Amino acid sequence: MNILYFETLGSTNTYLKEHLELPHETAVVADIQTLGKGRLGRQWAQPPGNLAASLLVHDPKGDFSLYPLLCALAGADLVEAHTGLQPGIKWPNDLVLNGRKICGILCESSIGTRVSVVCGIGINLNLTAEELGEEQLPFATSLHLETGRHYDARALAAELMERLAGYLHRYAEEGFKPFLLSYEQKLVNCGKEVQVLYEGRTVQATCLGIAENGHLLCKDESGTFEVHSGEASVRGLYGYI
Ligand code: BT5
Repeated sequence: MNILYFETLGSTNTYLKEHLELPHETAVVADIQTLGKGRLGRQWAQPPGNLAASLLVHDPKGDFSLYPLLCALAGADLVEAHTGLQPGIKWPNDLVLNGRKICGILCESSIGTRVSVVCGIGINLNLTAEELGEEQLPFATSLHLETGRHYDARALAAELMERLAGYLHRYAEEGFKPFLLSYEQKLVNCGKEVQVLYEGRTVQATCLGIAENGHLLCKDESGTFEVHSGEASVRGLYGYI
């Protein structure tokens, strides 16, 4: 794997989207992002000492709408390997520790002469309580805050990119099935009341789990249904009452 390191970038995702000529499985890591992106035009705060990394995938095999789920698993497994803590996954792709967000994921595709996907992952490593306050992120935490330790962002980013590439290879060969159990065990939505976007409407439902195709299985008074994109707000998490 080819990894490019930068001290400062606008966004590791944007860099790769502007350099789609780079080879398959090029990773980009930035110590600081000045224009870190969240989903749906939201922002991602990336002060120094945190992890921001993106992986470029050309000609993805299988349904790449499941890539965010694989990024979430790679992130959760990395955190567990280094801290012993087990982050939960808020479907489809937030990682949470003690009910606070520790990691965000943004996968973007580009469809031109060929299909390319940029998988971006941000993990709060060394963020302090003061920095969280300054960034106005009351629902966030960092590995430093949870463990009191300091983390080497570049080393962890490289390991994360290797881990993600490995998961994507396995997914290309075997589909999502080998990941299903591990994903569902981490799913904080399970059994909870959630608010989801379904057929253009926001509905309240109970989350039953995850289907083999990565969709969220939900149930309301009209029966069970699958949600395949969007977000699931979990009651009691991040201030959803
Ligand atoms: C995300 O969006 O969580 C996706 C974040 C992806 C960041 C990575 S870093 C590497 C790559 N390069 C990029 O430019 N992006 C990717 P979303 O689910 O829309 O959540 C965004 C919301 O999370 C914001 O509106 C804030 O409320 C919150 N947020 C922002 N920065 C945060 C942080 N550092 N920690 C926790 N929450 C944060």
